[in-house]
Amino acid sequence: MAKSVPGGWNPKHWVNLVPTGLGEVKPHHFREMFRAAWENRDQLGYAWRILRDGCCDGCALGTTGMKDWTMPGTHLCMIRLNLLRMNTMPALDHTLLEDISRLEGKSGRELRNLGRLPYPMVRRKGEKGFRRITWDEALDLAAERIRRTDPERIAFYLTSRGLTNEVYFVANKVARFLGTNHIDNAARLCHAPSTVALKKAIGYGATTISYSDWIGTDLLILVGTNLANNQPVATKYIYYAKKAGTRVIVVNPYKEEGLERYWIPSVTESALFGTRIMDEFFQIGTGGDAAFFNGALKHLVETGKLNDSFIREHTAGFEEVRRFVSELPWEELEKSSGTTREEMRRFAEIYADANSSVTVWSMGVTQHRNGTNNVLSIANLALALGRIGKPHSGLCPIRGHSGVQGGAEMGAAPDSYGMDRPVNEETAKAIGKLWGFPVPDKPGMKASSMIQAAHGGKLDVLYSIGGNFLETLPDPQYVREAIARVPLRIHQDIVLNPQMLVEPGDPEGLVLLLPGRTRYETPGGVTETTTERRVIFSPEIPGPRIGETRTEWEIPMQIAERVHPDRAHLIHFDNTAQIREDISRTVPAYDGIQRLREKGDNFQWGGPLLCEGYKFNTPDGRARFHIARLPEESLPEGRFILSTRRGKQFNSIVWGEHDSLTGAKRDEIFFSRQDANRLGLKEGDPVLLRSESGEYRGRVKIARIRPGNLQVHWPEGNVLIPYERFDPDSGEPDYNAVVEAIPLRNEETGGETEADDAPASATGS
Ligand SMILES: Nc1nc2c(c(=O)[nH]1)N[C@H]1C(S)=C(S)[C@@H](COP(=O)(O)OP(=O)(O)OC[C@H]3O[C@@H](n4cnc5c(=O)[nH]c(N)nc54)[C@H](O)[C@@H]3O)O[C@H]1N2
Ligand SMILES: Nc1nc2c(c(=O)[nH]1)N[C@H]1C(S)=C(S)[C@@H](COP(=O)(O)OP(=O)(O)OC[C@H]3O[C@@H](n4cnc5c(=O)[nH]c(N)nc54)[C@H](O)[C@@H]3O)O[C@H]1N2
Ligand code: SF4
Ligand SMILES: [Mo]
Repeated sequence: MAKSVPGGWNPKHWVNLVPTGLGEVKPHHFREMFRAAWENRDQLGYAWRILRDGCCDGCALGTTGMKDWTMPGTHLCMIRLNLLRMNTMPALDHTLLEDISRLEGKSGRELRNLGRLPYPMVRRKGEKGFRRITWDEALDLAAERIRRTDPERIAFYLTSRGLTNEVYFVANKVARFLGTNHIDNAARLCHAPSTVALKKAIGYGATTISYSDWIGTDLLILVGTNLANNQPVATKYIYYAKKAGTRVIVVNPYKEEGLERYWIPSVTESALFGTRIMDEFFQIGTGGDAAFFNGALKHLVETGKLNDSFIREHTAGFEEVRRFVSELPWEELEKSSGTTREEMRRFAEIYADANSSVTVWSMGVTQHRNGTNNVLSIANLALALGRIGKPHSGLCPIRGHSGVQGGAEMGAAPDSYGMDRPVNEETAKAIGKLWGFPVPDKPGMKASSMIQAAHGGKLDVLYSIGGNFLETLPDPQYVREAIARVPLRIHQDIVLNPQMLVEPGDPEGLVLLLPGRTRYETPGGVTETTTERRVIFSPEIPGPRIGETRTEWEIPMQIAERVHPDRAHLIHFDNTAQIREDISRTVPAYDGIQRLREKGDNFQWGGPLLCEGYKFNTPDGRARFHIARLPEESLPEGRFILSTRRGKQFNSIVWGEHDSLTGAKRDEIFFSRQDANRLGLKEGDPVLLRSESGEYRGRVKIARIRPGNLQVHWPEGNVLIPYERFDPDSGEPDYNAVVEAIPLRNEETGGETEADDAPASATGS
């Protein structure tokens, strides 16, 4: 529940006494809004209806129209406006696909801007492009191939971009109907470690609080997240939280400009004078989280500042963790965290002195080989102080895609048929009975393993509902080889993207493009689940429909019906209301979804506060401490640890060259001043980065990043990240790399580069 917020303006939180932050680098909201309106000028009415009545299809904060359940006033941001065109643009000219050579070399952005996919199309090995076919032909082609394929060699992947609970659920059921558990969604590349660690610690793989708990908490701790760019309206929640007295702590290797100061367009005071967000900053090294939070716990143990009664009454396993942190030498913690023991102690003191705290984290924490341990270390610290299960206190792994929270909860996952329905023999029997057909009972492959299987020639069918592995997974060259080896690739999508153009290598190779409809084009409406576990109804929005597109849930269902016509009735749904009925039967926590039918209808599974009254979802009702190990690898002398970051993009959907928050262009490499000086580099100088998997050429940006660490934008930087390095517990790829930085001579001089084999652009191994 949000605390009441004092009215009036408070210059203490202003960025600048000069209105509109003149002279500051700041986002140009109003200019960008105008540009979005201009882009959608041919469909302004439809665009407006989507904004007014639909749930936002951007990040996972969630809205109904332009309202939310946290604050009064308008809820809208530039991400939503930038994505709007994907919903309103007309069809592409499908004859353009007849000769792929005309499209090769086009960026993802150029391909997307060609327009929506209107018709089913096919391309066989050796053909120079795609040919339009009828739906009957397309569905038969897919079904006939799938029927003669061993289900162990079939895999499904679902983006979370725009997808809804209904699509995840039907895809889940279809995969199992066809006999495979190889199904996964974008959460694998995202918050998988959070889900795994939180299930171990508290029995739920989800945020425990509501966003309104941010307002009125003593402490908001932001770890490895850049809310200002990635969940922009969260800065509005923080504005109100700060007014109510909240202190904001940031733990990050990079001092994010957007977390230091931000201009919230819908809050007059902030739009004019800006808002200072962070109160305290802890600059750790990349991959340093487990050490940092273990260090903080060590300090609490050493000083006796623990919540002993909470630990005694509501948790298990503390003794082992206490021993573990007590025995961890400070030197090791300092080396691994990239900061000093004084900083870890200072953080622990601030944390312990508060009465309530909310920890928010994102990709900086999860995208590591040690991702699950990182999250466990965050959970341990919160448990040691009893900060889960009471108002204004809890854990918030803030999600990325609208509706991604529902992906695994709806069973689009290799190890579950739905929330609390883990894949095993016993559940398989129960689900088989409920659904009326047998389901496989051994966990399937995770997304990251599917590509390895494809590379090894062990996958015959890859059915991708959206997504773009060529740009979202490490090492694009490896991924290209892998997907080329899959004899049948089905890309169910709304637009073109580069992975669709990869020619099949197999002599029987076939690529099918199946055109889907957006959530707003889905009759009967759909639902999504937000980070605060809110299941929201998004109605169908009247407007133009594209070519022969079909809704995203019915396409896999229709293929499955043709694979097994004798059993087709067992997988059939007439409409989305029927799907919601089935969800409520399969996933007990989603009971209530069957009653959502109008704009605004919603409920939060688990209620506003999960684990309320310290009741944890474990067999004995207690939360569990787990040892959170430190990463094993260390950085060789003279090398850097590189991570990837977001700019003006929505994941692989890039829309801007210049990030107005950081001031960086897409090819700029974030260097600390100290490292740049050591290498004799200055702002704008060209540099070659080299890792074990590839090379990348960019320019120096002097940035407030911890020395020894570098950052580049992805997908451009993915060439530097080797494949086959995953968090063993969750399958999350490690999106970091050890790199060497080689100064190049300025291209303008036309001189030779100092590195003898420097490429003109990024290259993979
Ligand atoms: N505009 C926009 N919005 C988006 C997206 C988008 O692409 N564009 N993507 C959506 C999706 S799917 C997601 S998952 C979210 C992602 O949202 P974020 O996780 O905020 O995304 P990133 O930009 O990757 O930011 C990662 C942050 O972690 C920090 N960091 C890097 N390494 C470490 C580390 O080892 N430890 C710590 N503590 N910090 C570290 C970086 O400096 C950076 O601040 O955003 C969602 N919203
Ligand atoms: N280097 C690096 N890589 C990363 C990350 C990182 O931080 N660094 N972040 C990771 C994270 S957090 C995530 S979530 C993943 C994102 O992984 P995904 O969700 O798989 O990827 P997106 O880039 O969001 O997928 C966009 C593609 O999906 C298709 N698409 C868009 N909308 C729809 C729709 O409504 N229906 C259908 N069927 N298709 C649609 C379009 O072709 C579009 O190009 O990437 C991961 N990859
Ligand atoms: S903050 Fe997220 S949910 Fe809100 S409008 Fe922006 S993209 Fe949509
Ligand atoms: Mo994500």
